[in-house]
Amino acid sequence: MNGKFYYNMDLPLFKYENEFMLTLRTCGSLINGSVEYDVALREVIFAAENRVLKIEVDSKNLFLNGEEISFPVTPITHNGRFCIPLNLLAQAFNYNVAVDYESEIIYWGFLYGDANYDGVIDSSDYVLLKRHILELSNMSNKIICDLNYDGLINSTDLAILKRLILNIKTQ
Ligand SMILES: [Ca+2]
Ligand SMILES: [Ca+2]
Repeated sequence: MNGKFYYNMDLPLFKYENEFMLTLRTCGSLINGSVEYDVALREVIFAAENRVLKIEVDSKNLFLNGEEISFPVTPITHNGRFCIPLNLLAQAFNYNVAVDYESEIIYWGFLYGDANYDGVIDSSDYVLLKRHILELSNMSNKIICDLNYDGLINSTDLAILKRLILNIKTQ
């Protein structure tokens, strides 16, 4: 899986009920697929990688490949644009996503532990993370090295990364 780094502060990207919301155009570029709005049926249809997410605009019912799904935050209309939660898109299309709130960077489609963001987890990631923890250098994309999802980057994450690398090598 190739990671994709996503960042654009000029976007109509905003927070609603603790969810980052995306415009439809942004959604299309993230999933690398198509977004269609069926005016007559009042439906938005996202399609990529054999997955189809359908949103009924008026009822906000959600369907993934024809099966109804639920998500805690419903899509909304904001400044005349239909917007959907970032995490709904990630969940529906099976991408890892993390948001660095301080720098307003969205990390999309990455591998957890891939510190140098090259799509592979190996010893160079370990070295980078270790140097970061020892405060010898500072990683810009440290959020993707939070391997136990506790909001901290420390030796626990380094230990998990080490196990990941060893497991990958013995496969
Ligand atoms: Ca890497
Ligand atoms: Ca952690």
